[in-house]
Amino acid sequence: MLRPTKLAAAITTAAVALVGPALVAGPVAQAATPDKPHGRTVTVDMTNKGFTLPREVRAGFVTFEVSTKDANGHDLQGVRLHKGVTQAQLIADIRLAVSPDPKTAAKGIRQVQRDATLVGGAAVEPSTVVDDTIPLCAGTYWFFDFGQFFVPNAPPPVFHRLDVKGPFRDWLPKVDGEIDQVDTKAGPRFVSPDKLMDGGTYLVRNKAPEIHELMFQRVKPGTTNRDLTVFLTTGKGQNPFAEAVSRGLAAQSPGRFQLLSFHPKKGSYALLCFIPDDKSGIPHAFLGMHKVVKLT
Ligand SMILES: [Cu+2]
Repeated sequence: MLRPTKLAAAITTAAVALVGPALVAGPVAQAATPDKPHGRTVTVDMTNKGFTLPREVRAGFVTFEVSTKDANGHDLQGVRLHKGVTQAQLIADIRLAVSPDPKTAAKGIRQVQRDATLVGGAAVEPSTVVDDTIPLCAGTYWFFDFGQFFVPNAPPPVFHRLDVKGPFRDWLPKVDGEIDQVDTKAGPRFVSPDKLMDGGTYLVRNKAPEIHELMFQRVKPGTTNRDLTVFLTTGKGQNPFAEAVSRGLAAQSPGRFQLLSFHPKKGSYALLCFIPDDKSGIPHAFLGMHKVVKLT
């Protein structure tokens, strides 16, 4: 199964003709084996055929160790449906949110925010396992491969149920730094250290009133934030990206947080968010939600 990169999809949404994503319909994604029980660490191997999850975990900081062997990557996304909302409704919302038409995308992302709480997850490609630790209180959660939405004419992804049980008795793990998703007068932004430690644990907080994600895509050495702004908003200048794939943390609703730990290749990366703006429908990266950091 091929899927366009999020960047390619977002560029289409932004109506900036930088790349022509090759769209190929994929096979039906199905879970290969039944889901099995587990503790508070969950290993998830994402494949083109799907993935498995335990049926339940104890409440607290649940670590998802997510990996894939598929070059095009996968996006594990966790949600909690709001009262009375069906899976079909959320799927319809997301289909609007990933529309290349900005007005439709804006409507879709507003409906997603209304209908579900996005608790995050991990975007993966083969170069590194992504450890994503999510605070989960008791309740019913659903996890699916968000990448499936970018495959034209593909059926909706399989939703895996995860029941979280018991009281939340846990301590925030030690962290090496913080990455915040914030709103400013100029638009949505990342606030983070300029240097991040490879293998460090980072607290990623959504302090903004909109849904955000956190992708890491390697950029060519010497690339500045200004270079990214020019390329993303005008399509002019050299392509600053040194790779076509990205990895990081999936979308989280306002007020949520996750902990990220991973081991990608060291070097310069752009932090990126391609969630559409809830008013204009333009993906946040094109509104300035990008930041160059060094992973050392
Ligand atoms: Cu965003």
